[in-house]
Amino acid sequence: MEIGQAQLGTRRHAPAHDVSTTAREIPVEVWVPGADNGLDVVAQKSGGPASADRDVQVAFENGRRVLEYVRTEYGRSSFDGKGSPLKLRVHAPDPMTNDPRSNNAFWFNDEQRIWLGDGDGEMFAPLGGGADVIAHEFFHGVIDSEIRLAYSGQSGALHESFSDVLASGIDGNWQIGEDVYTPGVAGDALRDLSKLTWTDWRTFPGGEDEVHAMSEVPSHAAYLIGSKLGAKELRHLWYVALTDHLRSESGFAGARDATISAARAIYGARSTQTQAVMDAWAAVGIDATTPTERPLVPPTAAVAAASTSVAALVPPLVR
Ligand SMILES: [Ca+2]
Ligand SMILES: [Zn+2]
Repeated sequence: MEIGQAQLGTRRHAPAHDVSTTAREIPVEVWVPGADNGLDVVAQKSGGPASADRDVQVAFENGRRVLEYVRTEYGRSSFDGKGSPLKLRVHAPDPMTNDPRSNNAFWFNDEQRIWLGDGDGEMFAPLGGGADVIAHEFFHGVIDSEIRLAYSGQSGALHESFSDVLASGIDGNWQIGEDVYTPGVAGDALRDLSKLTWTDWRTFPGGEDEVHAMSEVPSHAAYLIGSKLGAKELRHLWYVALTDHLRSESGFAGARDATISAARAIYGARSTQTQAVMDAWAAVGIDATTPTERPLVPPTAAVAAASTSVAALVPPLVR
């Protein structure tokens, strides 16, 4: 069944369609590092001329596509729900080494910008070429503006997983990053929500570096639900879970609770859809007996990770 827009985001997004933000297009700005380590400059923006830089053009168009996808799919105005401009930083160097051939992309919450590396040409082509990559980073911004999940352990894995699931509809497949990952290899992807390679999530040490691997667990539960109920229904369910039920300290058990609550609210407690959500979580090892929270990382580490607000697309070699 189709879920009407009116059912989305009932708690925190009462004015789901703010006239001031739907009547005009939300601006996209593409920034690039200035010459000689100078200040960043805007290379292309909405209403202005196209840049001569192909990477800037491509990122700009993908940024527009993400905003339109988010508007039509979720009835949401930009990452903050308030129509703020989408700012992309193309040719972004590795933040630690300053290497311009960075195999990374991330939402930098302090700047409210998405950093997009050029890639080394082997592991990645320029990352702004992936609409689902920009969408993934965009949803980190959505999550930070909604509930600021801590970026470590299970909540960090949920940060990654919800970003992948909510972004996946932009190109209608379960792969993430397939357009820019290993340009010399056909058919592969950075992540694939249909694949679960980790069978025992309890063995994860839970540091920041593991959040992408750990995200397979909730992502695969989502994939199973999408396979049964339809991918669009799954994404809407996840969006309602994120905006109305998930909490900043939620782990996997909390995500199960949040998605079941969303299913009950949308479909009813005794619906086949709600049962499908419970079955999918059970299939990846999360059920009603799963401990609510597990202190996987020291609180100080979690606080430090949250304060940097850098949610990376790939595990950074150096953070
Ligand atoms: Ca994809
Ligand atoms: Zn990410």
